[in-house]
Amino acid sequence: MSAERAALLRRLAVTTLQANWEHDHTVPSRTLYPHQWSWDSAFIAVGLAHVRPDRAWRELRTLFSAQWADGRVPHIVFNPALPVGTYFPGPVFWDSSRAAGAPAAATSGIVQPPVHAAAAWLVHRRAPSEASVQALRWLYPRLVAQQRYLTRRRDVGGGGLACIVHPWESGVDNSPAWDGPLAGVPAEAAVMRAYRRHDIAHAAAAHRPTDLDYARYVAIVAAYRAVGYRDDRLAEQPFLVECPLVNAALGVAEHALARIAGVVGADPGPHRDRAARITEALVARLFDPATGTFRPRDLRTDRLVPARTVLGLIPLILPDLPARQVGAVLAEACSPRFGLAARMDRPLPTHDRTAPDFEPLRYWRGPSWVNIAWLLWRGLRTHHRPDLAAGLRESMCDLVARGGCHEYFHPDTGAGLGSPAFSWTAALVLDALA
Ligand code: 2M8
Repeated sequence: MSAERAALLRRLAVTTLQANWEHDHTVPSRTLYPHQWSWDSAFIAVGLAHVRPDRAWRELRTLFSAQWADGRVPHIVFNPALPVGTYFPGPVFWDSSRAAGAPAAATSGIVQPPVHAAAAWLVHRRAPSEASVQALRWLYPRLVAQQRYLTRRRDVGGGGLACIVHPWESGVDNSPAWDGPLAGVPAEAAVMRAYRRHDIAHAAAAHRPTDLDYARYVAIVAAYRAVGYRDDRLAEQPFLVECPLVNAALGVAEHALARIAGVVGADPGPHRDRAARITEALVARLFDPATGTFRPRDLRTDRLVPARTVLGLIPLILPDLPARQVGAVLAEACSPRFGLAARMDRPLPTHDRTAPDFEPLRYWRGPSWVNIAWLLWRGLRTHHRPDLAAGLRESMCDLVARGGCHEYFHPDTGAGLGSPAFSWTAALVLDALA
């Protein structure tokens, strides 16, 4: 990309982040997602570190100020200034204030991939200062509590991995990976007539999850809410899955915490040990030697889900992933399913292009997302594949330079889809350009 094009792109990204800043956090999008989202904030902080490190720390601080007593970091922190009805499901539906250990702020009761420790480390590394050390000191015990929550309360499978109790916890809401585990959740599309979906007022229904998906999302929240979001009887929840993305992020977080511990005067040793155990567990429980792929484990059937989605490539972000699995992930990524190459002819899709249920327009069932490309880009650099990393970076930046800071992109044409001014797209492209 020419220097001039890169400068234009940088300016667009900075303007997008500025426009989405809201007092003490950044909204993912003014229209579709007007509150604070957990993993969005981590990605956003990585981008803000390049232009406004003070805001990067503020972003993380605001999110972790809404952490629950048990250590969970909620996937949404609601902005109390917004009228009821600006997002569904909103604070009334989640009803978090009645749950034990909930914070003063209204939040959801579920989590998202724990990419925050890695983000905090990147922010500090990008802009080290007395303020960043202070910020790390404040965050460190909270990040440790987040890890403790996931590794202790969420290890329903007993194999050393965290499970998710809702597709929203994976961040890739309607991925085909969840079709199997969701099929057993009792719900009818008619349930959604009782609610008004906010998302399809702002985006084409054909690009979003279906009404049946939403009915199931709502049913799962209702089941978890009914037990006050307590985790002592998780096995009774209708959706229980070990996700490769969530668990790879969990392992990377321990690596980042080991580095952060070095800065704040804590012992890095236990973090390194935990990181090694998570990677081992991920390989033991989610890698299928027969197909050479990582796939989510449905704890209700104790089987790996059949769909080969982009989730299977994300374990590459683990620096200690064994060579055999690195090779297998690269083979899958470079296959016609995902088309990774040193010169990519099309953007990275979120689902296997050759699968019959590949949908180029529908949200996480095919379209290309910048956060996923960015994670894989980092993994490729970690595992010394500068050729493939350069190809992916070029494709990612080109997509945004041509289409704008869209939420997601058509995986064939590169056309922008979803929100046109999406924060993590802006933030991560800033990081990729640096
Ligand atoms: C999407 O998820 C929310 C629910 O949490 C939604 O569809 O309303 C996902 O893309 C998720 O990964 C993201 O964090 C969120 C906000 O950008 O939107």
